[in-house]
Amino acid sequence: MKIVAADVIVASPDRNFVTLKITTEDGITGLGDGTLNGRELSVASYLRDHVVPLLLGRDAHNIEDAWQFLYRSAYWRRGPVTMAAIAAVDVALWDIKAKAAGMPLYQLLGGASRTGAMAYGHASGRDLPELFDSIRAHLDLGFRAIRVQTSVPGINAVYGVAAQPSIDGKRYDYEPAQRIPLPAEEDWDTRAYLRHLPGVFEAVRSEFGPELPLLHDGHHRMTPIQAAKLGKALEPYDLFWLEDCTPAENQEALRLVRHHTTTPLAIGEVFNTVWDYQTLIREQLIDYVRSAVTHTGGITAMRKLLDFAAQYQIKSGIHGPTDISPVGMAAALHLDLAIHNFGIQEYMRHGELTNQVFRQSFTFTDGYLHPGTQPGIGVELDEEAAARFPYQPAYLPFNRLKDGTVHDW
Ligand code: GCO
Ligand code: MG
Repeated sequence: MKIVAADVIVASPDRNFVTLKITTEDGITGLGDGTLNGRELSVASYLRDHVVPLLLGRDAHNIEDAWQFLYRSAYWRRGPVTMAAIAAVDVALWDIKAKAAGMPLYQLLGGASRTGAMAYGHASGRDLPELFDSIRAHLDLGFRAIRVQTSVPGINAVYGVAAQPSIDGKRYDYEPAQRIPLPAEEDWDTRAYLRHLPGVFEAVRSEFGPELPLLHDGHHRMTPIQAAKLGKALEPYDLFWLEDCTPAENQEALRLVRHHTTTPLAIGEVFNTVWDYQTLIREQLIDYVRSAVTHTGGITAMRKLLDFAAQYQIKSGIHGPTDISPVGMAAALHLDLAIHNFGIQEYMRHGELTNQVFRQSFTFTDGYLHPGTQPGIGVELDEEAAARFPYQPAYLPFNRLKDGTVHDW
């Protein structure tokens, strides 16, 4: 089944997305997501200039060979741009194979291991009343697990907290990338954050009870000892996970955190290969693998990573913000349904314009996501609609401390 065309479509409904569409001589098409927030054009160029010419004429069925060829023939290895480009090809080829087989992708991955993938939603608030309203809105939407992010007294703009929360929770509150020509500077103060957060979770637990699974994203802001301090302080509130508690390029840093706290840890949304996890998984320094299919080389690579994690009783917590396109989200859901060591699936609902461009067959019902039973991954791209939303420069913010030192955002 020869590849006869591969088109890179950059579109910006609600936010920027990079989509690869591969077409075979049989007329079967497959979609892959190559969206990398703030670096979309880099991935688009990597695909157009260096990958598409290599795809034409290849047998679309040979997915493993395509992956190994693209990973090894480039000579330069790993990195978010490269692995997002490889992911786009990989998911598009799995989409094609499943369509050719006339079955949803999860059937090719071993079939369903569960009836649905439990999702978590993002509640946030500038103060407790707003936060409680946001939690209630997400519970009303059916979410059975909630991520909690709040403002911190003395800090002007904090990750994950919308300036204007939509109390009804019916649209995504906080799109991290801002449509501006250069990244915006935000402030930060870790000690103020560490003083404030335990009280927020105490209030949330007393309002919503002990059962509701609660998650929190530290977003790389703490040193290992600060992360240990927070993990320990949050133990009475029984979090489902504390995410990105400290930058983990030095994987051994998590030994110190693990030594001090039993709060479950999730890491990896900024990682892009299994090598980033070697020590974390082998020494069981984390409990959840956070990578997105889109950023980690696709289904082929993500399956290997999650199977490696499964040997150490580590589960999936696949990254699912709005900067993972509906194509990347659908790919995640097929894996979520099939693997044994599923943990939870992040779900930030896309905006209305995005849903005009990407027609999706996945569903969110009573707190669970399901990829649907359409052949393939179950997403179709409306290219005419996509053309109505050209790329717009957009960037994630960055942090500086009060003394001006740049800090992790
Ligand atoms: C999450 C992530 C996001 C990132 C965003 C960057 O847990 O969903 O931390 O909010 O900030 O994906 O593009
Ligand atoms: Mg995160």
